[in-house]
Amino acid sequence: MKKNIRHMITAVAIIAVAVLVMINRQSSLRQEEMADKMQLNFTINGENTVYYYNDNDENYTTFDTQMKRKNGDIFDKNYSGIFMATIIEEMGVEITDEISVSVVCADNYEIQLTGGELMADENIYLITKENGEKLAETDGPFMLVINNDEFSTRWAKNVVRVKINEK
Ligand SMILES: Nc1nc2c(c(=O)[nH]1)N[C@H]1C(S)=C(S)[C@@H](COP(=O)(O)O)O[C@H]1N2
Ligand SMILES: [Mo]
Repeated sequence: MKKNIRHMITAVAIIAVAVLVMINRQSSLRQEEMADKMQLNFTINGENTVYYYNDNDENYTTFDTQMKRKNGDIFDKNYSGIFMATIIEEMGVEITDEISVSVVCADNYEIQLTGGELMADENIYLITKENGEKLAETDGPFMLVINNDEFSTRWAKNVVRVKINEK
């Protein structure tokens, strides 16, 4: 009888530990998920908001492209990111010919995008990975890629803010 009770206590203790381990694991997975969601600042019609960029988003996609320098150098690239128009629409902005969009980098480099460019198929992406790896510190965490640009001068590295005016 005493032996049975001891066995029961042991069983209960094992189950309790297993449950605690599972709860702990769930909570650290959630924390990792949050840390993976990188923040990008937006200013929409003068109001500051934050976009939570998520590499696990269903719109996150991988594509091949070419980076072209004015001196004739061409580099084959493999990038992963989200179509920029999709991000802007997720921020509640309708993309029209009227909107003005400017993309600001950590070094204050700034480029403009038109509504037409943003809507062009497979043109403009905000990427976070090259060859499946996190971008180099000079390029990321976020880099803007404009596939239709003749040269890659507007490929904005280390994007920190997107400013939109709907007019
Ligand atoms: N943040 C940031 N992005 C930038 C620039 C810059 O000065 N700052 N220069 C642009 C220009 S003019 C070119 S040619 C390419 C330079 O790419 P490279 O450094 O690989 O040559 O990045 C573009 N993106
Ligand atoms: Mo350049």
